[in-house]
Amino acid sequence: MIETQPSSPAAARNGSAASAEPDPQETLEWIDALDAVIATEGPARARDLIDQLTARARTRGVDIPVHLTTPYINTIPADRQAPFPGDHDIEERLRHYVRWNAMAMVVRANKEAADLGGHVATFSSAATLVDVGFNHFWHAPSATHGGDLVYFQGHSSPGVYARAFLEGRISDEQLKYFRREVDGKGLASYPHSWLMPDFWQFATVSMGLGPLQGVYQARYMKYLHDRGIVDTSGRKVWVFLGDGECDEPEALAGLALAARERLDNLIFVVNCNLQRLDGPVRGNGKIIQELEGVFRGAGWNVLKVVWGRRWDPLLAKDTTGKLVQLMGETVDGDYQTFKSRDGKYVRDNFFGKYPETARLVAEMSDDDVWRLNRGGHDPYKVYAAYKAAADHVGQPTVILAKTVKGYGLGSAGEGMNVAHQQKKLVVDQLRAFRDRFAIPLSDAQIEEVPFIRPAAGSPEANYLKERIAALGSVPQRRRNVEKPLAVPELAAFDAILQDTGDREISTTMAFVRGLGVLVRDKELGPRIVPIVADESRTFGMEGMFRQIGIYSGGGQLYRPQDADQLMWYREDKNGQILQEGITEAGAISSWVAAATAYSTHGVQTIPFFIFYSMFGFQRIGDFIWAAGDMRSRGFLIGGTSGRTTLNGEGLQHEDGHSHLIASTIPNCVPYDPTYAYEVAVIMRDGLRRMIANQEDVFYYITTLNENYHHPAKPDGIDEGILKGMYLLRAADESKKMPRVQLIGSGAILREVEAAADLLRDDFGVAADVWSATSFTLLRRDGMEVDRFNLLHPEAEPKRSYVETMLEGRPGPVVAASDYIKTFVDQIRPYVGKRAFHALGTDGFGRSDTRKQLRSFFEVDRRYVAVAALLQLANEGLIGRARVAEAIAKYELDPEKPSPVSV
Ligand SMILES: Cc1ncc(C[n+]2csc(CCOP(=O)(O)OP(=O)(O)O)c2C)c(N)n1
Ligand SMILES: [Mg+2]
Repeated sequence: MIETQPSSPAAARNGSAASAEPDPQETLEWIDALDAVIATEGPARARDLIDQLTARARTRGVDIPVHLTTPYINTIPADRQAPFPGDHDIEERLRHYVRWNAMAMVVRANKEAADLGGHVATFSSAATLVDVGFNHFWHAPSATHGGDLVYFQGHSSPGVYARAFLEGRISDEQLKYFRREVDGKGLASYPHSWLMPDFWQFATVSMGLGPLQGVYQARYMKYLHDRGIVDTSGRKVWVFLGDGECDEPEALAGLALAARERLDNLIFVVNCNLQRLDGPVRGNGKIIQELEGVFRGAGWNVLKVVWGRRWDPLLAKDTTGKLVQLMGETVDGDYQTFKSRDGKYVRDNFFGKYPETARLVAEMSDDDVWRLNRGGHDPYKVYAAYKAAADHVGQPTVILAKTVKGYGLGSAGEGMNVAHQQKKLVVDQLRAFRDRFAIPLSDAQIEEVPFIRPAAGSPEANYLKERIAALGSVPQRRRNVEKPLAVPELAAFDAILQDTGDREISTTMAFVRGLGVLVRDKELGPRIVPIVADESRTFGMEGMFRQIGIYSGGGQLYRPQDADQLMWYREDKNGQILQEGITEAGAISSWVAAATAYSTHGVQTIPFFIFYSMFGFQRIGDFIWAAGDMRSRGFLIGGTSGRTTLNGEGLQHEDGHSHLIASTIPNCVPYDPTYAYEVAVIMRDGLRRMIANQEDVFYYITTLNENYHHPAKPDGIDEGILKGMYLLRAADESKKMPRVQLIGSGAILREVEAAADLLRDDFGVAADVWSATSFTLLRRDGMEVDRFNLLHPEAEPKRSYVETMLEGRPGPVVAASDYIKTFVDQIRPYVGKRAFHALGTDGFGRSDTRKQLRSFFEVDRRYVAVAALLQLANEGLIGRARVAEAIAKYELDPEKPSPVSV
């Protein structure tokens, strides 16, 4: 049984708050005995005895609960704190400047009618937590340090800008244009590398993504180190997250991995201001205690920073334990309310609960009671915790820091439920803020809400300089590789460029062979990072287990079951594959770490994450969106794709829309190839763009599990493959026949080719057949052309790539794919005045044979042929009776229910 700590010592002793002490005398004797052991033989012996008693009790059937929580006080007692090495007063003044500027930039962005949004209350609570990191812990990359990595709470961005402003890295002008991103002058609302590539490394504002990415980043740093790619020793990953954010499943999803992998390079700082957007995080409970249990249970080192130093004398005087008891039994809803009131309220409603605690503050004024600070606002306590975390070996550390949301905002939101949304302060509130933080501004100046810096040469300015000299600044600076790696020529992929002869293979197999080529490449090979979420065997990659090994920080401590086989399951400290287990979210986090290593570590690594395409963009689309923001460079491989091509798995597995989600990400380059040589050309060009040219794009390639014959790569089609469309088979023009244009992608292209044969043999219709490797790229091209033509009405109109391809090849268009019709519809506007018929797999998937499914979704060769005939009939080129004839001949059931309705 696992329980969190009962709130009172009495309850702790009894195991329940409700039951009364049955025999106080007996209890006392046991406690006295324990005290005596501690006094005479020391705490170690006491622990040993208790351990033995507990084990004994359990073997005798006593259900002893496991406590994962400790009393509601700081983990590090005052007498064991590392001393604060900074100049407290100067740091405090600098912090006040930062606070003011962070507030001012939001207030100014929302003055007049702009209403641009922004948050004041979050950074107000996080200021000290961030400041101590900047002043004492976070190294910028330099000759002597590889640089620490910091994931900030996204909506605390004003504070990070404000610090950069003091350091001189951001101008007045930029602060003035907070959230004015369009003309490139201003500062991004949140951390977005896409918008501010020289400032932000990690996109964190979609809650939960930062913490999970941080975990996998820390693990990736161990991987880079163990594989000898980068020396990452001494570098830390710091992840800031909100207490409300911890409700996002992703936020806590990586805890077990972090502990299992002993990621002592990872530090989480949870800003426990007890509030989220609407109200309290755990009004009826205590978020710090809850998180303590969760993190400790997962195997983390937990450091609670609950109380500031002004509580130390009170805790020292708390000989009865009543204060700690009261701290433990007070719920967060009340703690929040206290901070929205005043000292008298706290005295009456907190300390006043017991005579013992009331007496502790009897000599203090209400102001002094009010000044009793929370741990997260006390640089001494924060420093001590950070130092302990940074020095901790063998485990990741979480710091649970108690803070006040809207700290210093007073009537403008301090501790109030509405604090999160506050972005407009009136003059009185600005004045109160100024007074509270001793900001050197007069009443007259204040109305302008100016940005302020310490004067050059002042002690504050000098101190800041000194800190920057010690640690460098800008831990979030992105780097770039100096010398790009060499990319192999297309010929290197010869194995998948040739005719497969009698062998039938899938594009997944072709991809795996291509990957094999890369892994063996002298220069690129060691930088290839294959990533799987427990699906290697699904994609035929198990041969790589032995060949390049599965990364394991701890090596392989067991004899694998298949050790005597050729493709045994080899785990190795130098292993190359990241086998993440069943977590697409974890795997994509590793992928992002690898895909941005050029920026965070100054080395290029090339990740290939292969997954069930249905469990990619749909399931972890938000991560992939953030990956685009962060300018990731790598390959996502959507295996077993196509609603009718992955046939046996059924509704939840069969993907008919991942390409549409992929199409929404501007720097995602998506392809739906059919033939092995197309895969080769696309892979090689992806490497050229991302590695050789260092373009900030990433590739999504869907691969299939259907085996068929692949021809050799024809000449002269490479550009077409890459642009999204090329002529696969020209129509027979020797005889005068009605003509159609048939376009297909993925496995359905083969149905389209077969349809061309049916049309010719059964109906005397000639067809040009096009392989559309990317309907999405064709659409993007078309949209750019439309846009140019819109804005340049007097220029020679440009033509889309689709239009230029179809030129001279007459006839209506039928386009078909294994995705919903919207996918092929993307090119509808670009076929000129021709008729266009879209075929696709709209509706829920289901399990059956491919033949049955393609008939059910109406994308097989017969439907392609009938659609072509219909369009010819519409144009008056053949009679309608011919279409009806085809329907009868091919046994299509006109009354069959629509696939979207069944
Ligand atoms: C996935 C996601 N959902 C919702 C939001 C909107 N949002 C921004 S801040 C916030 C509240 C955050 O509370 P907490 O994590 O406790 O941070 P605090 O501001 O209190 O430090 C919400 C709901 C978001 N950014 N991301
Ligand atoms: Mg919060």
